[in-house]
Amino acid sequence: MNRPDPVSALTVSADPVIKAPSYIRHERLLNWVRDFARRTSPSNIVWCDGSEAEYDRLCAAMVGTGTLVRLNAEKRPNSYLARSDPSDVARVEDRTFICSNREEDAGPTNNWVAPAEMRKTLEQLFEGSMHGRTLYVIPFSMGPLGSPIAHIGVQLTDSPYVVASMKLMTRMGRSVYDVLGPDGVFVPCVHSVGAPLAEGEKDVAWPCNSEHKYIVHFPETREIWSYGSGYGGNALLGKKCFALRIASVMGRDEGWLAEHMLILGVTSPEGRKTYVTAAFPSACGKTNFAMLIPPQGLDSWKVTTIGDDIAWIKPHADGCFHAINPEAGYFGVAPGTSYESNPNAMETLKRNVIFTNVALTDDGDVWWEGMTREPPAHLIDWRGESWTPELARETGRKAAHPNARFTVSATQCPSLDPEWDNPAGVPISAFIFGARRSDTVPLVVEAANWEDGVYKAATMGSETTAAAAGKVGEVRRDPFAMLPFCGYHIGDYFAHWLAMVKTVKNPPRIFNVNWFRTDQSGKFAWPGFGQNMRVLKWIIERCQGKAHAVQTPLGLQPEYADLDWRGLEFGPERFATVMRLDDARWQSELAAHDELFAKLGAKQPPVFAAQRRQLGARFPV
Ligand code: TSX
Ligand code: MN
Repeated sequence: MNRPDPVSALTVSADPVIKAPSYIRHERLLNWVRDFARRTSPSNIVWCDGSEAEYDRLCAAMVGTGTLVRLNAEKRPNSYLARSDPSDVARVEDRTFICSNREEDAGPTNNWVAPAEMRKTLEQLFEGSMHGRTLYVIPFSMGPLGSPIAHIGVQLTDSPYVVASMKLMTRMGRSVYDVLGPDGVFVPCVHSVGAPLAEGEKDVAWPCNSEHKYIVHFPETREIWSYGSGYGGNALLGKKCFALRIASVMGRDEGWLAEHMLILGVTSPEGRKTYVTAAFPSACGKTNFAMLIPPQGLDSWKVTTIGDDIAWIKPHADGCFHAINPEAGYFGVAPGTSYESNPNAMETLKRNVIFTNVALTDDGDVWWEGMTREPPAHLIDWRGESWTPELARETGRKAAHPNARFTVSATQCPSLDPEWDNPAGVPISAFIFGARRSDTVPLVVEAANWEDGVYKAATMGSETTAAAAGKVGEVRRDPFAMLPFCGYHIGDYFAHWLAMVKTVKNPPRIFNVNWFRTDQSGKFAWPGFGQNMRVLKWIIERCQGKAHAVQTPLGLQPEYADLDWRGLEFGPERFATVMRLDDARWQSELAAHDELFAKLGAKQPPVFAAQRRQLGARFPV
C-alpha cells in the first residue's frame, strides 16, 4: 500500500482505450471500466490507489470547489465539514429497488422492477451522466484483505466525496488488486450523482439530481447501480447496498449471514473473552452499545468494539459462527453523540473526520444537538445559515440535520478490539436483538431455543422516533432490523436463518433486549447506556452456563438477584417495572405479528405458526 506509485491519480482523457496503471491486470475489470466510461463520458479517469497522499489531494481539491470546509486544525486536525444539498440528506427507501428476475424473489418488503426494464432506465440516465466530471475507480475489500469471509467490490463514481468516504469506511486501494489477481471475483458498483456539467458550466458544492434517484440492486448478477444521490447509504455502495442487500443474497446462496448487527467483545475480570452480535433498528443507539463503557461497580469488565453496523457471519471449522466487520470505519449519526452518551465515539472523532450536515462553530469546529448541554451562542447551521439558540427556540430550527453524520476510520476508536482485523473473524456466543418499545417488551429475555429466537427476531417491532418518517411512537415491524436491507424475500430470509442452525455444532444463544421501557409517569425506567453492561454480563454468563434464569411465558428471564447491581441503586420494584409481562399487551402484540405473517403468505415458515400458537396459549386472554 505504501510502495511508491508512478501512476497514482493517473489522469488520462476518456479515450475508449483507457490507460490504466500497469499493476491492474484484470481484463474483465478493465473492459468494464472502459465500457462504463464510454457510456458516461467523463472528462478524465482517476484510478484510486488508496494512499494518504491521494486522500489529502482529493480533500484539498474539494475545499477548493466548496464541497468541503476545512475545520480549525487546532480544534479538529485534518477534518472537514460537508454540507449536502438540502434535498439529499438520507437514504431513499422508496427509490431503492431489488431487480431480481422473478418478482416473488424480491418479496413484499422490497420495491421490484423487472431487470430488463430497469436496465433500460439506467442506461438512459447514465448516458453522458459524468460529462465534465472525473470518473474515479475505487477498489475496496469488505472485510480483512484476503479473509475467507471477505469480498471485494469496485465502485465507479463521479463524486470525490464518495472516494474520500470510501477511504475511511473500507479497506480501499491498490493492494485490493493484488487480492483480485487477473480474474478474481468482484461486485461491480456504479454510481453517478446524476449532474453532468455543460461546457463552461459552474459546479455546485453538492451536485445531485433532485428529479431522478435510483438505488438499484441486481441480485442474480450481483451488481449495484446508484444514480442521483451523493449521500450515505445511497452513494457509499460498500455499506448498505453491498454489505447488506447483495451480501444477504450471497449468504443465502452460499450458506452464511450478512446482518445489520454490531459486534462487540466482553472481557471478564478473569480475562475471559466472549463475543456477541446485536441487531437494533435505527434510533436505538447501536454505535453507543458497540462502544459501551462499563459503569461503576462493573469496571473490572471491559467492552471492545469489532463493528457498529454490519456483521458477516460464517460457520467455522471449530463449530462456531465466526463474524467479521466488513467495514473499516464508522458512518454514525452525530446528533445525540456526547461524552455522556458515548465517550469512545467522542475520542474517535478528535481528528481525521469528515462531518456531513453538522453545524459549524465560530472558531471553525463542529457542533450538533446533544453534543453539549448548552449550545454555543452562535453557529452556522447545516444549511450554511446563521443560527442562534434564540432563533431555534422561536422557529424550532436545528443547527445540525437530525441525520447529520461523522465518517471516521475505526482505527481511531479507543475501544477497538485487537481482533477487529483478524481474517478468521471472532467466534460468536450470542445473538442479541433489541428494539425501542415503551411497553410490552421486557429489559431482557433469552429464547428457549433457536426457533423461538428466530421467531422473536422476525417479529421485532420498534417505535418510530422523530428521526424517521411517519407518526412518532408508532410500532413498526422491523424483522432482524433488516427491513430496508434484506435483498430478497423476507420469508426466504427467515427460512435461511432457521436452516443455518444446522451448520454449526455450537449455535449462539439468542436474546431480546429493550432499553426503552417507560414507567407510569412516561419516564425511561431503565438508565441505559453504560448500565446496559449489567444485562450484557448476565447474557455472557448465561452463555457460559453460570447465570440463573426463570422460565416465564416469554422465555428465560433473570430474577432481581440474578443481575449484578454493585454500584447502582435500582431496587426490585423498578426491576419489576422493566421486566413485567402484561397478558393483554402480549395478546395484542401477538395479533400484530399475524399482520406481518399475512404478508408472507406461503413463505411463512411452518414453525412460526406453532411458535405463535404456543406463545398465545401462555398469555391468558
Ligand atoms: O444509545 C442509547 N442506549 C444504548 C447505549 C449503550 N440511547 C440513546 C438512543 C438514541 C440513539 C438510550 N436512550 C439508551 C441506551 O441504552 N437508553 C435511552 C433512554 C434514556 C435516556 C436518558 C436517560 C435514561 C435513559 N437519562 C437518565 O436516566 C438521566
Ligand atoms: Mn445501520
